[in-house]
Amino acid sequence: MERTLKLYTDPISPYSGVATLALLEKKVPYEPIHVSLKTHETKSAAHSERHPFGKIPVLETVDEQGGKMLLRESQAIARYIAEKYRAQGVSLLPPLNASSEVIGRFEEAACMERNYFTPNVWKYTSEKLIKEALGFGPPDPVELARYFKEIKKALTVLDKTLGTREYMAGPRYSLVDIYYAPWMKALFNDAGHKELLVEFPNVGDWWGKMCDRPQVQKVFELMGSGTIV
Ligand SMILES: N[C@@H](CCC(=O)N[C@@H](CS)C(=O)NCC(=O)O)C(=O)O
Repeated sequence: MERTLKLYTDPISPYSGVATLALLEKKVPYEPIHVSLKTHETKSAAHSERHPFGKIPVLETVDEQGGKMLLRESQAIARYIAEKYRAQGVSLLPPLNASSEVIGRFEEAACMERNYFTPNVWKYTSEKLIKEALGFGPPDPVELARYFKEIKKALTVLDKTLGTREYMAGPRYSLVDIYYAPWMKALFNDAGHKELLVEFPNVGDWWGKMCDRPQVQKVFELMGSGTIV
């Protein structure tokens, strides 16, 4: 039986935002432990013991016998929380008796985020908001245009999908919406691309519903408006 949850996190990190949002939606108490991205604490010896690639977030669970488990990778953490706490908070997964078709569609939506949307937002926001701050020179307009084109391609597909369903993976809010949320914030708010909400109106409607959720508001408040690392 699990007793304590610790989340090694830096609130400005979108990947940590995914894990945090899952914990908040499932009403799971946890202790946040700050691992600073700015001071490269992710690469310290202590953190390398927690994550072999020196990344956050990491979730640490301790059972009643004192046995520890470290779980790495934002989506693995969010999925663990959604599975373990199925009975509390909002449901984030297909029901246990879901058809193969529903599960297939759910995983398809998750893969779309992981493979076509977020990697391009990550590259775009890194180029636009972080590169210069780290001393690697000004943003390269050619690279920015290349990533932005890919982002718009992904949003075109998403807008079509969201014309047929309320949320990313189906009629209900789910884990997949959580995967998208911090990266959409990075694109619309931090990188200043709110015009995309008009250009892609179904994405705009979805974003409106997301921003109405108190848990989403809380995570965005924690993330602040700083740069993303
Ligand atoms: N695939 C990982 C990516 C985690 C990741 O890249 N985290 C960033 C912060 S958003 C990080 O720890 N960067 C620190 C570094 O690379 O030193 C996940 O989903 O958790």
